[in-house]
Amino acid sequence: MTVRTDWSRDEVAALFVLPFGELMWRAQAVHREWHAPGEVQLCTLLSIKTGGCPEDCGYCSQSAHAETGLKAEKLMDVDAVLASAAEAKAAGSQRFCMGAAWRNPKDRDMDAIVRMVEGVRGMGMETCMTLGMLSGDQARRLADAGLDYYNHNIDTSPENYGNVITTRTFQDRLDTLEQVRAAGINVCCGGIVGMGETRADRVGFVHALATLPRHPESVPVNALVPVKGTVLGDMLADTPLARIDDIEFVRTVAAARITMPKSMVRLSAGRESMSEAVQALCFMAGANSIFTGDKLLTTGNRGDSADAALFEKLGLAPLAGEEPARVCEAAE
Ligand code: SAM
Ligand code: DTB
Ligand code: SF4
Repeated sequence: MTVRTDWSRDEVAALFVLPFGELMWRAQAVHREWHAPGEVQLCTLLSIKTGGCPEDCGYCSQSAHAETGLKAEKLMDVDAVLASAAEAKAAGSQRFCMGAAWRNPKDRDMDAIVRMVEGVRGMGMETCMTLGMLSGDQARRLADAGLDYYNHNIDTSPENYGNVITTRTFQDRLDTLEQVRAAGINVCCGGIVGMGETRADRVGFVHALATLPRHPESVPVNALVPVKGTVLGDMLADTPLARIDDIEFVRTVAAARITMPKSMVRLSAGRESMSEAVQALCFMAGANSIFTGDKLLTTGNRGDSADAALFEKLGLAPLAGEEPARVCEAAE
């Protein structure tokens, strides 16, 4: 089977309406062709610069436009970041993802950022950063420091983007993704399901990712974590029926797996309030990466002991060795 970047919207929409058993069967077939079944990548997040963000993303606890009571903090010290990475490594994590609540990094922050990347890499972990928009120069500096992945989400369909965020455009996102690619850094790009979007938006979201010139190496699929004081968190509190249907969430994961066969599909935010059965369905639908630990950036996560118990129950194991996506690439 080949990797296609010419999916039509109709083709993606047709996946979403397959009988559920058929969709899961197809997702499993693709998954087993490209990845070791039962192996899940473990990633850990750290917020290296929390709160006070000028952007107005309607889901985000860290936006200065939201009233979440979150205290804005300065960029963390390099040593404190490295201590946290060492803890994550000791807990078995394979990738350390550092996130900053910035529209874009300032050039004066770049020296510290570079030392963080070099330090975490020196420990033998994969590095990922998510710092907002990047200039070409900044992307090249990160690449020179040895950054493995840059996370920059498109979040939703192009049509729905303006309903969620008004301080930047969908095209701004694509521009940064291009700079990241041009610098030779692997791309981590996905979005959020459950923001009150329509099925057509979920189709458009998967379609936009699957028709990028090259598929992101990692595709995080987040379920909205409703945070009080954010536009979308409050919307969900007022209209609980707007919460994403579990099966529809699994269908989105399966559509991502089928259309982007080589990518690591990460079952990202939202697992804390997801039943084990739904998570199991997501793994069957082709998700093969999670965030570990008891904290994401500002909100809670399931924690390592709950995840260890789930892995035991499902017969899952941490990803061994190099990521299959890269192994396949080398074998091409
Ligand atoms: N400021 C940077 C940016 O937006 O590019 C990086 C950090 S931002 C918090 C990273 C991603 O986390 C967002 O693009 C969004 O997809 C996800 N995210 C943020 N808040 C979330 C929430 N409440 N629920 C689910 N996902 C969320
Ligand atoms: C992604 O897609 N999900 C992660 C990571 N990329 C940076 C962030 C999830 C954040 C969830 C809300 C919070 O903890 O603030
Ligand atoms: Fe800022 Fe990123 Fe949150 Fe948007 S998602 S408000 S850019 S931290």
